[in-house]
Amino acid sequence: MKVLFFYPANYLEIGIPQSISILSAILKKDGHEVELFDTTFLKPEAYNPEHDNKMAGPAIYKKTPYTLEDLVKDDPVVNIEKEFQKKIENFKPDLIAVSTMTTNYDFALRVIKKIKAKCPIIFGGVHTTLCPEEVLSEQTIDMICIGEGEEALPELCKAIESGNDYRNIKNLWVKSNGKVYKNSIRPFVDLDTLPCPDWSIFDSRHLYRPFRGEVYKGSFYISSRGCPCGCTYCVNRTLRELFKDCGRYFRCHKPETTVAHLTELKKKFGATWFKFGDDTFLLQPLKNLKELSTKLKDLKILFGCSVRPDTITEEKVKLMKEMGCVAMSIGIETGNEEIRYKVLNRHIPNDQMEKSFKIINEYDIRISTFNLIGLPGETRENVFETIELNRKLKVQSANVYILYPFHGSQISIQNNTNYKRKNGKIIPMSKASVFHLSVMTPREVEGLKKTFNLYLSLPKQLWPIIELAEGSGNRNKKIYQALTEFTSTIV
Ligand code: B12
Ligand code: SF4
Repeated sequence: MKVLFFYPANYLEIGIPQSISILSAILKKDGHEVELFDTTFLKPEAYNPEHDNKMAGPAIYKKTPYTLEDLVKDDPVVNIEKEFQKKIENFKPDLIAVSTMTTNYDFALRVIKKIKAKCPIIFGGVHTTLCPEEVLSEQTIDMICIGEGEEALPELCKAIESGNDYRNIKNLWVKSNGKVYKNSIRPFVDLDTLPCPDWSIFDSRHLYRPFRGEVYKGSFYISSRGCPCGCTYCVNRTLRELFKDCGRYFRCHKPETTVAHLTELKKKFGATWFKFGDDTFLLQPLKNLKELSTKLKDLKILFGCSVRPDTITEEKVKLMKEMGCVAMSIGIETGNEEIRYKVLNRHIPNDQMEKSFKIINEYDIRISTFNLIGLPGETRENVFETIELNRKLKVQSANVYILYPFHGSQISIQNNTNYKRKNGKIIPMSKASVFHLSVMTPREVEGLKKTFNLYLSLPKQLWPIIELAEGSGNRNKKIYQALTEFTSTIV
């Protein structure tokens, strides 16, 4: 049968998601025809690059003469719903399968509501898993997948194709004749039985990886699932609880599975740059890393990954360097230890961060940090503690986010936040300051987010001028622009 995946990505947010690419590989193995409608490179009518904050992206991509805009410079502006409708009419799918996070769920829903399709529509992904009732309450959505789809989706396709009843498939909730069939959740899939992700259904521009002035080919690869830690702003704790009867929550591929997949992706797509999307890569046992290191050396790839500072040891970093690691993203989150421990439940002292950064720097691995502002109870002084810690650690690339209390996260429960507006729309990431959890005003939080990297890279004598750039008036904007241009000449 024919399955049409819908990937409602933000414009130019490149990277191939492991979810759709694995599900596609599985369905093709079963003999189904698979196509994709992906919005990443569709220039939307309402797009205004000046208002686009996602282009700030991970800072390690900044210093290249190329921009993501170059990838679409000759493309026309399109109406996304009309494009989707054309795709449906040409392909004539038997099932439309949609994958979303919370951040792109409203966009997906808006598009899905406007198209006309004769086949059923299924939603899956982390947002559906966290908010199943809400998602299935949408009239246009016929069924949802809670948790992993690797076994549920092929079972569903097999049943639809052979005209069998599909209301009792585990992990699925299905609407039928005014009733909702809520099936139980099956045990976790064995990660080592999964096929190599199918990148072939994605636009090859997803493989564009600017890094340190060069352009490599590659994308995301994920070699483990889950995380045993309990940071209050992360949805992992809720997911762990939800899947407590499904097996061990944190699981890794065997090294040979990862190596076989990366080898295949290099051979088929010329990929030599990977971003491991694992929640925290160095949680893998040392034995795994040793094996990976031996096997990956010969493959000659470069990669980046996310790590927790308390998983860093010299032995591990040495192995990482040997296997091709060139960049690590590390969550500092806040410079204030008390907030880090009590509000974020991250028990990692500053001196441990310093030791970890020193080791990584010694191996010449590029570091970018993740920082959160707008935390419950946080003051302006606390934000400056975060800036100071980044400065002390000699960080060149800091990614800064205003805390967004995702539904299901501890921080959302403790602060009784609602991720939806009164009109039912999800509050976008770019408006996270409206949650107003810190003691600063939303405007001050936004100003500090905007200027965080200026405070980080410019001499302290200039800080009073940077403060003027925090505001949103015309004069403030001009100062901001001048400082940003100045920074790019000295950093
Ligand atoms: C890699 C990654 C990214 C990458 C790529 C995302 C992508 N498109 O693949 C990038 C860097 C772009 C990214 C960005 C962000 N991310 Co992110 N990311 C991840 C990460 C680490 C892995 C995702 C993944 O591929 N997992 C592996 C796949 C196989 O699992 P999966 O996606 O859940 O899919 C399975 C099932 O859900 C199901 N399924 C999924 N879709 C469908 C569809 C159908 C039809 C069916 C049947 C089944 C099904 O089957 C799949 C296979 O079992 C997750 C954490 C995690 N472990 O999931 C966070 C995570 C998804 N990200 C998160 C967040 C918060 C963000 C950001 C907001 C971060 C930020 N501050 O900017 C941005 C938002 C970007 C945006 N679009 O707006 C949160 C999402 C919270 C939420 N409620 O949505 C997560 C869960 C991290 C966390 N622990 O809190 N992210
Ligand atoms: S270490 Fe990272 S992935 Fe794990 S719970 Fe904390 S924020 Fe989530």
